[in-house]
Amino acid sequence: MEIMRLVVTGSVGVGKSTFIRSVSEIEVVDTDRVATDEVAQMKKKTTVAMDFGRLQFSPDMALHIYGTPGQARFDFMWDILIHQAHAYILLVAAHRPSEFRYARRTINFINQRRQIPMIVGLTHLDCPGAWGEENIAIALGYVNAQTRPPIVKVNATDKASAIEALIVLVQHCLEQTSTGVTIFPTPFQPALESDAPC
Ligand SMILES: Nc1nc2c(ncn2[C@@H]2O[C@H](COP(=O)(O)OP(=O)(O)O)[C@@H](O)[C@H]2O)c(=O)[nH]1
Ligand SMILES: [Mg+2]
Repeated sequence: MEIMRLVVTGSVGVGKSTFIRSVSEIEVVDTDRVATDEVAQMKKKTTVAMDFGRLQFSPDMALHIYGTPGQARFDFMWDILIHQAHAYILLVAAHRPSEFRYARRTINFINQRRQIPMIVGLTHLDCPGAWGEENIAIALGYVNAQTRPPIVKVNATDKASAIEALIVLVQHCLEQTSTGVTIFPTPFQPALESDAPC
């Protein structure tokens, strides 16, 4: 069995935990706790270490999906996750333009550590004040449509929508690998299961 490890990242409230819960076929191991810090103003619970879910993608490939915590003081967890990941999806809440800069910083943060395939998932497009895809792409610094990563619309609360986004991510990952982008999976899972090719 091959394993592809995927990371779901983005700021607090973009829908990471919800996304993983929507796609996972196992009970999600999440670490949501009552928020006691600045996040408490936004929502009652927050992810303090990471979420983990699993999805059997094909008979010979399983996806292990990890969500990063949104708070800066848990940045070290990102580092751990990114060094083990084959690819990631950055979720961006389309109705919160004030966070686009944070999203951009996230891309740079990861990019400086490893160049792994990534896509952008736009959530909360159904919410009032949501920006359109093109404007968000430009705000994220992707001025040239030819060179930007895939940008998908996703409603994290909707299983079909979240799975669709995962399919784009996996396909993008496989394509990037076959065109020569090198990624460096490191041993992480039990010996019975080997790493995916990408
Ligand atoms: N309307 C709407 N709500 C969403 C969407 N995606 C996630 N949510 C909601 O956003 C809230 C925050 O999601 P959560 O998964 O806790 O965010 P996290 O902090 O990134 O883990 C939850 O109430 C979700 O149900 C979306 O596309 N549209
Ligand atoms: Mg969460």
